[in-house]
Amino acid sequence: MTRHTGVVRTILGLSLLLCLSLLPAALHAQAAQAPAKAPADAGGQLVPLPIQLPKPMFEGTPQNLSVPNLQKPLGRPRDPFLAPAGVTNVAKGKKVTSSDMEPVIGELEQVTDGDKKGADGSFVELGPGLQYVTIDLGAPQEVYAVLFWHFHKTARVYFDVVVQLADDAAFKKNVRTIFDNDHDNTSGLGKGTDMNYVETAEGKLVDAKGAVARYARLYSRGNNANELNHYVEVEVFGRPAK
Ligand SMILES: [Ca+2]
Ligand SMILES: [Ca+2]
Repeated sequence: MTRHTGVVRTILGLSLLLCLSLLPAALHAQAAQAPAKAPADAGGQLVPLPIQLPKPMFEGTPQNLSVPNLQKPLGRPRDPFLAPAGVTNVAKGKKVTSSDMEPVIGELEQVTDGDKKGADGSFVELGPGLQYVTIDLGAPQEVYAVLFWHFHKTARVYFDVVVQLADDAAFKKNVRTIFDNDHDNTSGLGKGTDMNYVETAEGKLVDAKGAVARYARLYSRGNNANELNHYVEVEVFGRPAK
């Protein structure tokens, strides 16, 4: 054995020793990192709602509408809304009833038919004054958000918008109001603190915070252009209640 190979062997031996001594530390570090991910998996991962927006029918949001208590447009797309993975639109194709069972234009089925285009033929027109639509979700659902489009062909503001969830079709049992911009209680459903807003292709998204309900009801009382009430689509994002 030359002196040179001896040195190489010593270096190799030391390197091996170093690797072996570092291995437990590396394994330990990995083990310490692993539990950090576990609670998120155990508690259910939050993901953006699978929202599919229709094509906008006008650019931007007009700022010159003379409507009081009007929310300032965000000027950018809405932030993703997070909900448990697996939450879907449980209102799609579900039965719709209304305070106006014979719409002026269109059919009530259009409220949940999945067509969100804003053009003529894609919205239902209900009579003047206070009107509502009720959606039967078929079974109790854990509701995370209600997303709705009254009209988005032109910029409009619908008045006295109230969104409620309930256990029964008559809205007597366990009624919860999750949105209310009827600030002077014209409709008698309670004074609301939410603001008026301009309808766009993004629709209006209301947080329902996982409330369990079988029925969703949306009220309005005409709009800034006329006394009539319209719906392009209503989506209820949820999952079957346990
Ligand atoms: Ca529709
Ligand atoms: Ca009012």
